Amino acid sequence: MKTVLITGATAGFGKAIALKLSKYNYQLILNGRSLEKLSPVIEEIKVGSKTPVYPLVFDVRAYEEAEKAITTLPSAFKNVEILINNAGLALELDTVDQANKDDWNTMIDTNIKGVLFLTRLISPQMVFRKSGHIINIGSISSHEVYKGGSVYCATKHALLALTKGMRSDLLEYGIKVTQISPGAAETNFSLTRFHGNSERAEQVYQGFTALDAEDIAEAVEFVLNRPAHVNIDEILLTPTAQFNGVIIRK
Ligand code: NDP
Ligand code: 8X3
Repeated sequence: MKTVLITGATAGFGKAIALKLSKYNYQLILNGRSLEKLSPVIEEIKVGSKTPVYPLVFDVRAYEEAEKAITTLPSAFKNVEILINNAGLALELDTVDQANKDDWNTMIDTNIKGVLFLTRLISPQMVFRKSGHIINIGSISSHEVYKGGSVYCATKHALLALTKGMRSDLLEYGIKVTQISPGAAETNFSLTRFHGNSERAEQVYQGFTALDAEDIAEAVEFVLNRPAHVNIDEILLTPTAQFNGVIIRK
């Protein structure tokens, strides 16, 4: 039974990936910023499976906090074979002349530095064992840029560079590295982007069928279940109605 650490598992893709993997032969370390938000996810997993689950509370932006949490893992969960860097967010759709620099800092710290921190903390044990798999949740925004999305898109462009860098750095140890890059998917993503304004968030997904978190969980499960000699470098998946970062058929 392989051990998987999923960041940002309280909602959206992270939660769906956890539920999906609980149906297979994995044990799960689920990260969230609060136990209160993680507990219902763990309860849901327990209803449908006997998968061992361990909650790990930390903010991916806080290196020392993450390091401390990881050192407290019980021995049965210490060997993390699969790291899923999923926690991330976009904030607002402001143009560069007007955006709030705190929003920029939060996106950069979470989407870039959070991934780096977790990878730095977990990859040495993969290197030691000469095996492992890191999956980064990127975005169509790793390839496209849209108005008001410059910094979010920059973080996801940076993530694609990091994914390729990790693949190159870890190649000699037989460690797999994959990026899953979804287009528009209906989760809490837009609610977070618009600081809890549900009306603005709902508008994003009106008039077309967006991806859902289950679509991304299926992609993760596919990637993980390839034979040892196959690495999926990237999966870019979009709603059928979405051509790129800007054009969506409604
Ligand atoms: P959700 O908002 O539904 O979930 C985001 C998750 O990330 C939550 O569990 C949230 O926790 C967690 N998170 C955010 N910041 C931190 C942090 N500092 N430390 C720990 N956890 C954190 O969004 P999605 O599931 O849609 O997003 C998941 C990933 O997918 C993100 O990287 C996003 O950029 C990417 N993505 C999303 C797309 C979409 O259209 N939905 C498309 C392409 C990529 P909390 O509950 O504490 O906020
Ligand atoms: C999230 C999807 O539409 O902001 O990465 O590019 S989008």
